[in-house]
Amino acid sequence: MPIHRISASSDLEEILGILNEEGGLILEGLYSARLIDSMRDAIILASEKFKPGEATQGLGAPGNDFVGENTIRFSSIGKITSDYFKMLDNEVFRSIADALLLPHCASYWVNTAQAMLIGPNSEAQPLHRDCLNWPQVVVPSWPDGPELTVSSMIALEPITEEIGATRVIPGSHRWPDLGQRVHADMTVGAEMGPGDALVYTGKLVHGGGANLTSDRWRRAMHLSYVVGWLTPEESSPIDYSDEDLTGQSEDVKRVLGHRSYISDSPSAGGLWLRHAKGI
Ligand SMILES: O=C(O)CCC(=O)C(=O)O
Ligand SMILES: [Fe+2]
Repeated sequence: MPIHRISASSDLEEILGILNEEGGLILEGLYSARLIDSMRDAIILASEKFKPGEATQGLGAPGNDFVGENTIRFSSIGKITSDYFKMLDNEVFRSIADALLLPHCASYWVNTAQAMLIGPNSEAQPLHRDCLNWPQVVVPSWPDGPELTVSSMIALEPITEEIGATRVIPGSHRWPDLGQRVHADMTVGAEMGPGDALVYTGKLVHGGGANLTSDRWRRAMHLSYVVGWLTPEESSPIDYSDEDLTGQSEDVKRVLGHRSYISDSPSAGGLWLRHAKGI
């Protein structure tokens, strides 16, 4: 089954219907050419400071196997370009995150935003589900448990299967058996143009594709949100100071952890208090 692709300006109900049935879809033109051009330039420039294979997702050698020997990855993207904050304001992706996550939390935040650059002659990443970052919630409640995270893989340049388009198994978000065997033959590649994004639930099986070329990089970035009662992969509240976020919307400040978790229960106290500063 090929992956569905529709315009990012399609009706939200249509987008959510496909996401619900298949677990992921490509939204064409989710981000403007201007924003993508500027993000791509900033990411390429910053990537010169990172060695391929250096990113281990904080896991040491096992993380290296997951990420790949010739892959460059880095997060804290707002430190290299303030255009990152505009990305967080994307109405369509935020509406999707609202629809998927808000039934299970009172507010959500950035899980991670990462440059994911797959170098020449790279093997495919192991297939996985992003929600298994939080197995204590997922394992006992599969497949009916709450949506914890929603992700997007954003093309910064044209992405073909040959250079490592993300592979997905449509429908795998609903498999009754969490341990069902996965194999590369079951996957389809998410080919995209710059500014398109593969949007998928954390329950969908997927993984970075093999880069079969000897001289080209697959340049994409990942942006995901996670329910506000779980710890994200990336430490946004530490990365960005109050000064860094001056002038940003309340909403951007919230998804970067500069606001308390909104409690929707009258009996709950404020969570993550932050009162006296600078005394
Ligand atoms: O690089 C890709 O296409 C996918 C990466 C990914 O799924 C991950 O690291 O969780
Ligand atoms: Fe993933």
